[in-house]
Amino acid sequence: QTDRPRILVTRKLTEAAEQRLATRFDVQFNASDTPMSAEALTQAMRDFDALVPTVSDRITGEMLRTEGRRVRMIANVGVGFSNIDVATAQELGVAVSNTPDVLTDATADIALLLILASTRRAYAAEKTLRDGAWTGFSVVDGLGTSIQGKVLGIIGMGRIGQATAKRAAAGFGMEVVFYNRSDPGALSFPARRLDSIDAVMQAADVVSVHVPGGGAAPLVTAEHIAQMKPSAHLVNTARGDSIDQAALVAALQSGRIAGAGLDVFADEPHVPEALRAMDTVTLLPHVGSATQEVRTAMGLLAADNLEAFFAGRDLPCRVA
Ligand code: 8YV
Repeated sequence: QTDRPRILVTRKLTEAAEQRLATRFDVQFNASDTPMSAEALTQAMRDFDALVPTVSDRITGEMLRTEGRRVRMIANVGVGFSNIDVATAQELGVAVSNTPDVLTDATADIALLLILASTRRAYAAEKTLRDGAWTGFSVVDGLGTSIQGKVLGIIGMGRIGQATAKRAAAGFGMEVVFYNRSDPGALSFPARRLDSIDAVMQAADVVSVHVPGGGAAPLVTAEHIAQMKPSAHLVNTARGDSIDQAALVAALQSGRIAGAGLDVFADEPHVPEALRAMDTVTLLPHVGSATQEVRTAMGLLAADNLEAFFAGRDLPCRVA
C-alpha cells in the first residue's frame, strides 16, 4: 500500500518488533545489520517519512537540514538519544521519541554484574582458568573485595541509577550515596544525596555512572577520577562520553584505582587496546538492554510511538 507511512529501520530488530512494524507501515529493513553510512542516512532523510535508528546511528543537524527532507519523525530504539541532534530536530519540528522504562531493570542488572565482576576480579580469575594457569585451590590468591557494607556512589539518580542502587542496597547490603543535579524525589531505598560529584567520588568504594552523555565534555572528568579511593572501582553502563575515558585508562594503568567494569565506550565499537590489555577491567560490548524480552519491548515501544505520531496522537515517549 502506498498510502502507508514509509519507515526505515536502520538495524535488525527482534522478529516480534519487525513483524509489528511491518503490519502498520511500509517498512524497509537494513538487511545487512551493519551500521548505515552517513550518506545512506542522509539519503534516507529524503526517502522516508520516519526513521527507526539505534545508538549506532548518528543523526546530525546537517542530516536533519537535508534539502527535500521527508522525515518528520525519529523513533529511536534506546532510552539514550545522544546519537540524535535533538535540539535541531526540535527547531525543525521533527518529532523524536525514545524507549524508556522497559530496559531499566535489564540495564541495572548489567551494572550489578559489572560491580560484582570488577570487585570479585571475575575476569582475571576466569582468564587464569581458561589459560590453563590454575594450579589448584588457593586461600590467598585472586582475592577480591566484598561489597557488603561498602559505599556505592551513583552519578545520576534517574531510573537506571535508582534501579541499580536499589539492587545494591536491598540485595547486597551496600550503602548508597549519590549525585544528581536535581532532587530525584522520594526513593524506595536508603540513600544519601551529596552536593558534588567530587564528594561522591571521595566517599565511594564503587562508582556507578548513569548520566546520559552527549554533552560538549564528559560530566565525570579527570579531576573527578583523581578523587577516587585507590581501592575503588568504576562502572559505566550509560554512555562512554559520560566520563573522560582517557583519564580513566590512565588511572587504571597507573593503579590509581583498583578496577573498572565498562559496557560503553567513547568511540564504539573501538575499545582502546590499553583497556583490553588490563585484567583489572571487565569489558562488555554495550549489552545493558540485551535480553530477548527487553529488545522486543524496545522495538514495540518504538512502534507505539510511530503509530501515535501518524495517527496524530500524543507520543508516549516524546523527547522532541
Ligand atoms: C540500546 C542503550 O541497546 O537504550 C539505550 O540508551 O544504550 C541500549 O539500551 C541502544 O541504545 C540501542 O540503540
